[in-house]
Amino acid sequence: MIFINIAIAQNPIVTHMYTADPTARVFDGKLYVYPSHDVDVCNELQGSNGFCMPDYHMFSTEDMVNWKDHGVIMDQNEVPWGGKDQYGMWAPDCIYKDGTYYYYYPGVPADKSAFRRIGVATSKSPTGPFKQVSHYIKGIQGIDPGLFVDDDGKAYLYYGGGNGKGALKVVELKDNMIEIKGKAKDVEGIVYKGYREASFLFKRNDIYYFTYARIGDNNYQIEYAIADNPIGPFEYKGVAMENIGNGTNHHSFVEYKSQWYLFYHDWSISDNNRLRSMCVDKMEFNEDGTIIPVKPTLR
Ligand code: FUB
Repeated sequence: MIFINIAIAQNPIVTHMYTADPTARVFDGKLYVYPSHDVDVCNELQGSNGFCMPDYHMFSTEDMVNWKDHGVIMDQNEVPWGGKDQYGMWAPDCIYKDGTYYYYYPGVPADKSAFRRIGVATSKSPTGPFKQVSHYIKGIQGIDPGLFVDDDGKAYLYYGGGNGKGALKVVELKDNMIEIKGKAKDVEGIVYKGYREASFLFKRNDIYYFTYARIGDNNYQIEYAIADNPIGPFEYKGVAMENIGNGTNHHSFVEYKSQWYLFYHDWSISDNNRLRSMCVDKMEFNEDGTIIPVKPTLR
């Protein structure tokens, strides 16, 4: 167990290892971050697109200053349906429903049926241990799972095509959280030209914000679109975070102790956009609910 001390806006927030794609969640008054983990020890089997990602850590804080590393919560070789040692554990998410924490992650399937499939592991605690569901979610394939459970208890899974290809998708989940209900549909209303990755939906004051990463006019940025329901169609609203250069970005939004935050990653301490570090900045909304674009506080 490692404890890290930072002051808010001193990014990146973790420096003893590389972390990317941070999904922040609040469970029982504590803020948890579920990132992916970049390593630089790839061998000839190294992960796709130059990413080497063998396992997941998770982190928690109660004050946005002191961060606790809970250690490895899942290793690629634990995935029952996964190809072994492929360094393919890309961006994860974790969500709570009816007494269980569900951890969603993309992995490389041993059956070679897709670039990535999305797996699920469950726990009675946000810190694990997580027990693997024996199969990937049937009927879908892709990366970057983002979960949302609405006030009526309905759960939705958002995900992307992988490699920046294809559309972003949304599908409702059955109550068991490991099967889809009906067919996945394209997320409508966002700008797809230059879309790269990430799929994160949050709700504030009855507005549903769908957010994603795209290479736009001003390089790599986080954009968003809004709707009055979780499946859209959405209305494109523009930039939520200004560009951070051309690499990747993957983010999440969360309200903690009455302050909204944007989590994202950059690679300022490695100077290698395959060795990334998670960051966080405070954010605000305009009165009409639109997001005041965040200027990242990079080092
Ligand atoms: O971390 C691996 C991939 O890079 C993620 O799945 C994408 O969102 C991008 O950050």
